[in-house]
Amino acid sequence: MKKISLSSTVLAAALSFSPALLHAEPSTPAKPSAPAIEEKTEGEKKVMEEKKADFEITVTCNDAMQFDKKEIEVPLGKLIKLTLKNVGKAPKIAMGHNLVILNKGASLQPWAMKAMSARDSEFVPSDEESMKAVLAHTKLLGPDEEDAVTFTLTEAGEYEFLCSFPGHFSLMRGKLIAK
Ligand SMILES: [Cu+2]
Repeated sequence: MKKISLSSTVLAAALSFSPALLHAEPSTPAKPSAPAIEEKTEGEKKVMEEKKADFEITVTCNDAMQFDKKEIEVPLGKLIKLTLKNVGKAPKIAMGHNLVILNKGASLQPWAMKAMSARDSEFVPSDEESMKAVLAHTKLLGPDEEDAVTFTLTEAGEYEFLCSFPGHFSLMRGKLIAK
């Protein structure tokens, strides 16, 4: 009897991980699983921030669609913690802000154009090509919110950053300069 109940458990487990089953189930959209993954990585990030950041920067953003820093020199190869603070008062739906750092050599304008339609993922497009261009990003912030990211720049040079909320990137962009 034990043998039978064990193998049916194994079978049930195997079925629940079957990609075919996932595809056949339209009531399993990508959405519910995405926040779970995000939460986990954010938790991991927070541990790293507290223990290890070698260099910390705070950037503010506001209702006038401005970052307070446009060029930021950062140390090459060190763990950097960047905090974005939204000091504005306008509601997130009308004036949300994030800070997305693109990999060196990524093309800002086409990435930002694609991001405009990625409302479901808070304007950070989740397709593979777009994700490859992203080095790090904060979450989308409403008034008086803040979020931090940690990362390391391993190549000297300029890394562009932007706010990917629709219509913001022409004003809200800048560069990290790794030296
Ligand atoms: Cu913005």
